[in-house]
Amino acid sequence: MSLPVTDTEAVAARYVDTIIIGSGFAGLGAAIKLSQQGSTDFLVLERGSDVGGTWRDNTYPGAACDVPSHLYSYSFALNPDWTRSFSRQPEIQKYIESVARQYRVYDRHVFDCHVESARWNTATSQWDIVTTQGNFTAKKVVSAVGALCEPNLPDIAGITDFQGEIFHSARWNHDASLEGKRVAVIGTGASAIQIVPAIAPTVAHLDVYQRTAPWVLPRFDREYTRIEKLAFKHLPGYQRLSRTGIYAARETQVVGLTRVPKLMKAFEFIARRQIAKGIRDTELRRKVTPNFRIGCKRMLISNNYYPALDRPNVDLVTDGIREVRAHSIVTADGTEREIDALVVATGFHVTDSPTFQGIFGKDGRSLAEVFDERGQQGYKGATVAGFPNLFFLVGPNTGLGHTSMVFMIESQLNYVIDALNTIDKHDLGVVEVRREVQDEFNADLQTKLNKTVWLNGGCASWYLDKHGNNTTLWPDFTFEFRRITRNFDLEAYDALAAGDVAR
Ligand code: N01
Repeated sequence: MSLPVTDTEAVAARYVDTIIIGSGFAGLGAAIKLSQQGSTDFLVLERGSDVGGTWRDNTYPGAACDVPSHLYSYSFALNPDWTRSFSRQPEIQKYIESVARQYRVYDRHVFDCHVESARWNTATSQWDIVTTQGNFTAKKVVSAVGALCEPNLPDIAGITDFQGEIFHSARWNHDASLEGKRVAVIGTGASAIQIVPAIAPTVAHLDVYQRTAPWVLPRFDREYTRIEKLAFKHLPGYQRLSRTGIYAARETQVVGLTRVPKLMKAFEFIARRQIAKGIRDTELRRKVTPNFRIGCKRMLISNNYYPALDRPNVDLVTDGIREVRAHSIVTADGTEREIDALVVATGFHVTDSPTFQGIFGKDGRSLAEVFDERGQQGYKGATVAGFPNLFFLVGPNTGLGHTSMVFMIESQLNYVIDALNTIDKHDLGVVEVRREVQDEFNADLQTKLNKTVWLNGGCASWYLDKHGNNTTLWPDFTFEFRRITRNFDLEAYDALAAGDVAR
């Protein structure tokens, strides 16, 4: 089926069998899988102007992946052309675009299409979707919006009155030059520790506002040699072998993270040596030494973060921020530091994503209301009771702290694509995960999570929801997740035949 997706009028109020929302690694992967099996009745609605999701949006200086390149690619579209062991953002974005071209799914996309709401219509047993590019109805919806897509702007007194340049790390303003300026960065997470070394040499002065010191491990990043590149390209199996090696090495961390947190002490030892090596000043060393068990928050990797903090034009500020004024930041001890620009590297709305507010299930309640009451609970990260024919990629408890999300996404793709096919094969109108199955699945997850460093490591993190539960991470080996998502288990669902569904 050829859809005139460039014609806004024509796509309005259109019925499509399957709507995919979002075109990062997950949504794009779903589009490719559907396309490969010959499905034609689907569309991807993407709020941005290109594929790539978080890799399209995070263009801040220094943006790069903290997972090795060869593991950070689809298994069905290996990239022998990676230039370094840890790819930088432009190269990853280029890869994602090239895969979309190679699998010819660009014309399945409606770009600049913001989904305002998706509402289950009990009268028609379909999803009614309102977007900035008109309305759609769909039998099945795949939500692939990702967990790290909605910037979290800190609620700091006076911040809206700031008169200089201000932007979030995921919305970098490339028109605003920071060269020679007095700049502040709020936050010391994965984004900030890449931004700080990238901008420190060119700004006049940099204040880094740290609320919690992160653990930072060495980053084994280097350019691939010519020989290695030739081997990746021409030696059969070499790239897959290297991928498997990286995968296996990373997977061993699961034991420390989820079963015996004490084992993570070895990583703490390495991280402390990084501090000693990168920072000369004793007081600064003390300030950057974390007070929680490594792995409790995401482990960061960098070789140049500590040396950047040690520069004469950089100050690490650990007093809490009291307020932001028109041209300065005032800390709790009353010190006022003048700045020209403010970068807020304060992370994302994960367990309270605004995207949950626009999805309404069969009892009329939004996903936000349901998650608010019970926590972000789902079944195998793919479905949520009360939301029929809605499938998630990167749903509840599918995140990782140690290895490649692309591996998890491909497991979820197995399950969700099989679900869509099962609906068609059995001519079903509605499938909805049974509440008791979901409850049992979550009880088991939380039992496993109770033993993990994420709950026992002595930190607060974005992994935990407001109930104190970890509803973002998978608490086991990723091959175990792959096993349970190999096939769609229809027996876990209430299903209605298409003929029994009102239209
Ligand atoms: O965000 P974060 P991020 N006042 O939430 C601080 C992925 N990622 O964008 O620790 C003052 O981790 C907050 O302090 P605290 C990766 O999964 C991957 O850096 O809460 N400070 C913290 O220091 C990562 O985990 C790559 O006390 C405030 C920081 O802001 C995720 O994205 C690269 C504050 C937020 O850190 C998010 O990383 C980059 C406030 N009001 C990101 N509010 C790869 O390489 C927050 N903070 C693949």
